Amino acid sequence: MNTEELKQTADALMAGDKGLLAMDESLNTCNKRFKEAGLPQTEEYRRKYRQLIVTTPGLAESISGAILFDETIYQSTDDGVLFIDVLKKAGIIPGIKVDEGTTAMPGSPDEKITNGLEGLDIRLNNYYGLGARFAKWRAVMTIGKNLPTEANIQANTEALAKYARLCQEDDIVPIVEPEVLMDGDHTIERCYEVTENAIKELFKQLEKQGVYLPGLILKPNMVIAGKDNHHKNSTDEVASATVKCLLANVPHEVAGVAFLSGGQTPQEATRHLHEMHVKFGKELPWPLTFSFARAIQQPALDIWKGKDKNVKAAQDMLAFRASMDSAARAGRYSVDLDRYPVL
Ligand code: 5MM
Repeated sequence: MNTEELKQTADALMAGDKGLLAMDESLNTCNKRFKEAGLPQTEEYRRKYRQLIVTTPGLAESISGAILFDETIYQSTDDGVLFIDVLKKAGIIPGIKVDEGTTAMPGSPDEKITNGLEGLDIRLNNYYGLGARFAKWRAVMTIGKNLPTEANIQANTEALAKYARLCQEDDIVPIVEPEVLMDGDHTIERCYEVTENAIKELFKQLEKQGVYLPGLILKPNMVIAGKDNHHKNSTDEVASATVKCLLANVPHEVAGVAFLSGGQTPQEATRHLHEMHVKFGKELPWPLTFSFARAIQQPALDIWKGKDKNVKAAQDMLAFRASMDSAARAGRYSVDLDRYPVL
């Protein structure tokens, strides 16, 4: 474990007013998004779409690192340049999703556990050789009647910690993503309670595994009510609950915190991040930024429609959304700024 290299990579990922772009949708998730957008669910369309993303002009002004999926890391542009090289040339650090998805938890089938620890050391070694310098593993926790169970939180956080340790052995910065899902009608208070439990347990497990915190990034959900809860909390309530939960449970040594968007609209996710900086900017002991997938990509995907003639407009939108998130991280976002020119 080269702690100096780990810290350097993690600091570079968290530098400036930038954030991370999650473009690591697995086959199922990417195909699901394509199906919703009426696009063919083929390897070639996934390649074309990821090409659109990595070749977006100006993306590196707002994005420090991009998380790829296994299929994507081997893919190239029409001109035969590997996506990973396109990113590196633009000054964006390539990362890789290394979990192998979720399955129902034995004994508690309404909950999920994440797979992928078997053979992970070999895969990490290979990804480092290909140029990946950070990785991501996502665990999902469901809020419901008597859920999540302690056993589920335990199993998920233990796997996250084992993964993080293996990454660091290979000088790869681990992003640990304990996602408390927005599915359901739970309150913001319930989300706070579950998120706090999950993060607390996660840092216990990370300590047990001897994980080097300055070479680690946390990717949490924001503390927010479930999608089906009719009461909409204010921007201030979400920002305050989220920062309170993180300040109470995330050690100061971690390299940074980068949020998932979790199904919030792009504007909501951006607004919440902005508010956290405006209200708590001076109190934050770690960089606080974004690692969004849908909140950056969805509007661009909607514009693309699988057509070459729409690539430029889609790229402009992608760069625009990323720039809004970067502005939020700097605490200089506003509704007025977030007016995309109608084409
Ligand atoms: C929660 O999902 C992560 C962040 O995305 P959002 O900002 O859209 O919430 C995302 O990185 C996710 O882990 C990847 O898309 C991979 O997901 P799957 O479901 O394919 O493992």
